[in-house]
This record gives sequence, C-alpha cells and structure tokens, in this order.
Amino acid sequence: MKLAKFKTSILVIMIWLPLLISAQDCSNFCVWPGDMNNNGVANQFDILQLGIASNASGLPRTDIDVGWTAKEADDWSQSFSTNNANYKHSDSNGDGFIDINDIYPIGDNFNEKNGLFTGIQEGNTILGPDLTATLNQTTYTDGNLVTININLGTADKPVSDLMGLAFTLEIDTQYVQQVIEPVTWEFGLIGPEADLFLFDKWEPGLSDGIHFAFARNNGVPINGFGPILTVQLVIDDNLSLRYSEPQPYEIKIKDVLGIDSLETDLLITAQGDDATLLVGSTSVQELSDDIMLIQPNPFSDFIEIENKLQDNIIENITLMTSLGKVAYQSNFKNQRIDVAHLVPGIYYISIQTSKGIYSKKLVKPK
Ligand SMILES: [Ca+2]
Ligand SMILES: [Ca+2]
Repeated sequence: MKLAKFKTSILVIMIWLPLLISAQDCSNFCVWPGDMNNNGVANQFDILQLGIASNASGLPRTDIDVGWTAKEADDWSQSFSTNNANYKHSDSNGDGFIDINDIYPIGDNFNEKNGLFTGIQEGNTILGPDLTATLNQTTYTDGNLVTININLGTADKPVSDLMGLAFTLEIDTQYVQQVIEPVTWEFGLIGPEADLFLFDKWEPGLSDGIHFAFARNNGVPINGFGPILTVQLVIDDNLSLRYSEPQPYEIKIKDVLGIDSLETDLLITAQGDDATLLVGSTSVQELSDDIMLIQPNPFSDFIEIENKLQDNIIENITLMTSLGKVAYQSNFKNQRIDVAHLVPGIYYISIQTSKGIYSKKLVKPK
C-alpha cells in the first residue's frame, strides 16, 4: 500500500513539475497585456508608460493573444528608470514594437487585475487650479445636453515638462442618460494628434466616471495652458418624473497623475464644478409622440413633422448632431425638411412649440 502511494505521489509530481516550473518562470518573465507599468492592473495610468516607451522595439512574443492572462515574454534591453518595469510590458500586443496599436488591450482588459495588484489607488485628488472641469450652464433640466470643458494649466501656473496625464472625470451618473461618444480632444496645447497616445474609457453602470489619459509619443513635453477636452452628456429625460425637488449636480476630477520627461510623477491639482438640475413645474413641458410625430426614422433624404394638435404652433426646429453641433435650424413652420446632405449618424431633433418641447433621437443609416 505504502509503495503504491509513494509511486502515485512520484507520478503526480512528474506530471505537475513542468507546469510548476513554467508557472514559476512566468512570474519573472511574463507580461499581462495592457498592464504597462506591471502593477497588476490595466488602466488609464498605463498610457503614461506607453508614451515614454513609444517607438522602442525588442523581442516579439510567441503568444500574441491580448487576453488578460500571463504571456511569456523575454526582457527587452530598456526599462523605466522610476519603477524598473521592463519595456516589454508596454508591448501589449506582442509585436515587438511600441506604438498606437498597444493602446487597445488596455481598453479590452480595463480594470482587470492579477496577483501583483496591491489595491493602492494611482493618482491624487488634491483640490487646486491645474486641471479644471467647467459646466457650460448653471442649471439643466430633463433631456438637456451638458457640455463640460476641461482645461489644463493657467496663465499664472502653466504646466511644464509634462509628458502625459491620466485622470477620471466623476459624473453623477444617476442623472445621466447618455455620455456622447467619442469625446472631443482639443489639440491646441497637447497636440497635434499624431504626437499623442489618447485613451478614454466609459463603462455605463460599472463606473462612476470617465477615465482619460493622454501621453506624448515623440519625447517632446508640453508647456503652457489651455483647453484639452470637451465632454458632452445628456441629462435623463425622465428627471421630472423621478424627482420632485431640484437636485444638485456635481462633477469632480479625481485620481490625477502627470509624468515628466524624467519619468517622475508630477502633482497636478484639480477642480470640478456644479449646477442645479431643475425638475417638475420649473421644467419645460415635454410633448409625447401622441402630439408630435417625426417620420421616417431611420431617415435618408427628408423628414416630415406631423403636428397632431391644431392649436399647437411650431416655433422653432433644431436638429443637432451627436456631438451637439447644430445641423439644421429654422424658425419657419416647415413640416418637411430636406436632410439629404447630412452624413450618416445619430441626430437629435428638438421642436419648440406653443405647448412645449418635443425631442427625439433620429438615425440616418449608412
Ligand atoms: Ca498598470
Ligand atoms: Ca506592440
């Protein structure tokens, strides 16, 4: 019996030994696609390392799958000076070259973690004027389009020697129906676009904010101040059904981290903004499909507005793109609008009438 058990044990060890050895090798030589700073989590902060490592090359991986599992990878000749992460970690797609194609595994594996993750939050949330988010109005109500302008540096305190920046825009998602994507980066200060790695991640329902990062990819740092980003979102169009009192609406910037040309962390302070969400009797009457009808939807060359109430007078018609730009506007009571020239996409029509506002999402297919 004892001998049989011993033989079984030997057999078990023989079967598992190669696997154990390979797992052990892997703890030293493996990479996890998307975790460029090798801290056990793939997120926006990894973009900062990617910018520094841009254009480097080394040994490609044999396994070029980008799923969130350990992949064996030989060390490259370069490492980051501040955290010693080998550049191979930045080659998330395993092709042996650091470029824009290494960004997407961060998004695919976003917030995935492995055993190296310590739980320490990267970045700081310190109140100050360096990075500001400003709302375009002081009040909003049901279905309103909100524009948030994000600005970096001030005339008194411009940023200097900045190679990249990561941060999260926290938005009170309980009031938000939609974040309009793609977000609009502004390139006056941080650009041109070709010199940047850009990243944004919004996971409705899973996250309390939108995660952003940019990094210079040509080794030339940013100095100065100016707008860097415009974010638009749509307030819940049932707000007045859900709340009877005005609601405070707050946006915050948190978990901010900058990196300079020496690869050291730059402290960037941040400040948000607030507004009031008006509800109930203070908001404009929303008209239902029983009163107004837009056809066809999806549309191609024209749309027709059917006003079902004789005494409801159309005062203004506005058609907006998904980025909030006006595509058509008229004070006339045109009931048939020529839209053949509009590019395919999502549009929002808003019709102001004597009895209230009718709004609808319209689609122009490709
Ligand atoms: Ca990481
Ligand atoms: Ca690569």
